[in-house]
Amino acid sequence: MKKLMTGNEAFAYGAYLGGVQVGAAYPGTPSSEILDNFSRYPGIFAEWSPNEKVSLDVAIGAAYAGTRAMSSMKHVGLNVASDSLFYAVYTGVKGGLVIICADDPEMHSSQNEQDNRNYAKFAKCPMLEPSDSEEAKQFVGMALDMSEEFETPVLVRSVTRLSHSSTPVEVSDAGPPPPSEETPFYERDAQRYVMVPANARRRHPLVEERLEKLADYAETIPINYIEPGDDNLGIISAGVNYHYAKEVFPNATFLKLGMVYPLPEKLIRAFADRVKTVVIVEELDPFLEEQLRLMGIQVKGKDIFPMLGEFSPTLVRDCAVKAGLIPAPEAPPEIKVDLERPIRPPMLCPGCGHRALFHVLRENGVLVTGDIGCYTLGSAPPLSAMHTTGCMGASIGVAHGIDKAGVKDDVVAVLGDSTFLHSGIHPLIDVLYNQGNTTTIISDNSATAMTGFQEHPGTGKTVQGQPTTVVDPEKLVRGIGFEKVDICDPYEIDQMEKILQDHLKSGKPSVIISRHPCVLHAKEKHTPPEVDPELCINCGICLDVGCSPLIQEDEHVRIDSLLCNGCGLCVKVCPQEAIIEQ
Ligand SMILES: Cc1ncc(C[n+]2csc(CCOP(=O)(O)OP(=O)(O)O)c2C)c(N)n1
Repeated sequence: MKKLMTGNEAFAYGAYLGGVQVGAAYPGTPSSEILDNFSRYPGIFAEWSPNEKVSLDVAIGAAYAGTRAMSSMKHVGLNVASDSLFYAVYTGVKGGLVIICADDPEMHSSQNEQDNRNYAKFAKCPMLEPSDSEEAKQFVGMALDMSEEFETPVLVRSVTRLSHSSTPVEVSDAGPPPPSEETPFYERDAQRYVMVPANARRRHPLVEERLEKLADYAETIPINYIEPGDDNLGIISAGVNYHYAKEVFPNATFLKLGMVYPLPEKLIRAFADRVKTVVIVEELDPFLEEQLRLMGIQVKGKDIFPMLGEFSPTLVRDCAVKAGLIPAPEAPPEIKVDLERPIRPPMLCPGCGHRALFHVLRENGVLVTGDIGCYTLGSAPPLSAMHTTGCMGASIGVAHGIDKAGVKDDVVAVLGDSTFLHSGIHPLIDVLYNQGNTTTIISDNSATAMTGFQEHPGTGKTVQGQPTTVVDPEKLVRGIGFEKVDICDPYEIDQMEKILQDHLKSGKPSVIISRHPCVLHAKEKHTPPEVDPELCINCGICLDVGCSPLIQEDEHVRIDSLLCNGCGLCVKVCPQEAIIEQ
């Protein structure tokens, strides 16, 4: 029976069928639904870890004990987890370990466009790349087998288009193989698992030998194959790009690579000998192209296709026409559609606590080093109250650095509660230890809102919705040694402003927990206020909080009661008292 599944659903299904017993992840678009879906299968353990490195260490521990394990993350998550990836390649694993990382060409929701195939080469770890949901399911199973056969972690790469598109998957009632009767057993073997230099030196040659064996294996694995066609044109492709290329070059001979590292050199040479021209269709970096060039094979690739952004059949076709690989298609009849769509930039939701906080920060003219989450929208006009954002957890260190550089502005670091638990604790320790006086604001909405309300250690629930210990940020920062800690609802604007000024003037390192539940999560809605047209002078001050229900009309401001959540921020900022609570 076939069922439509997204790539992420299929990854989870493949992990379940493949006998994964321990799955760990930190959310991040486009990967989050892998663990969400996996957690719903029976008889497995799944966890949201505080960050990707922890998730990979958990999976490595399980795999050391001979249990099949999975860790999943978005592409930048692998930067966080990379230290663990590198040691795990050296120690190797006993139970199958699959690491699914999802890249985001086009940066639909990411801060950069890195091509994680480079991690396979960098860490000397095999990588598979499925092109649709059926392959997503199958490749996870193959990765687990390969992991056990070669005693190595195996990377499986996804991209947004695969993770979030639905294609048919063969499903059956058969579940995973029954779990082994034996109790998982960690074999004490310090030479293998303790990576002190003397042991690591002994492991490195094994890693190189393993890579050579994997390259031989790549010659035989059925997911690397030639599809015969017109040998005048030979296309090499992998992942979703393969489908775009098939659409554009239906008659060409293809080399479809399911394993993108290490490469099957003999198969590639045989392919190159057979076809007249080799063209590589690959998004982002010339990863395959560079390796083929090193083999001395003449190829076309990035001279035809761009290094930036996401591919599509249209893009591949346009580039191929420009390069003279295919004739220009007959121009389709021009369809005139007057589609003047209004631009709708992302903005904070009506009633969002982050908005009230950024209003206060802007009014107080502070320099804000920011972080990644919904609150990054505090950087957008009209709030324009966040001045740096790099990666998760960067806000505090950057604020501390600006402070130590001698900048005289008041500097405040702002990060969300999930981000704080992900990577905000160490930089806070740094501020204390190195006698900084940075004020850090944890904008706590009790949710990982940006990526879809995944639970985290501060929410009191596990991925499966079970109640668990709540990690309290206040106790945590006091435990580190912060003495100046305050908690305030940002909608109490006057109080928040007083606390902020008190912290800034104190000259001490400090933490403010700005706490207001996420409006979408808490599903809170109050009666919208109304504008008194007699009192409104259309000064536009309320519009400066950047709340979408507030609309400026000719005479006065109007509130769209369908959009308004009744939070009352506009009531508080109106100098004319023209916005009346109902
Ligand atoms: C290393 C890394 N992992 C995951 C993500 C995806 N991501 C971006 S922000 C975020 C957490 C947002 O939660 P929080 O800090 O609580 O802010 P909120 O969105 O709730 O305002 C996540 C998981 C990322 N950008 N980088």
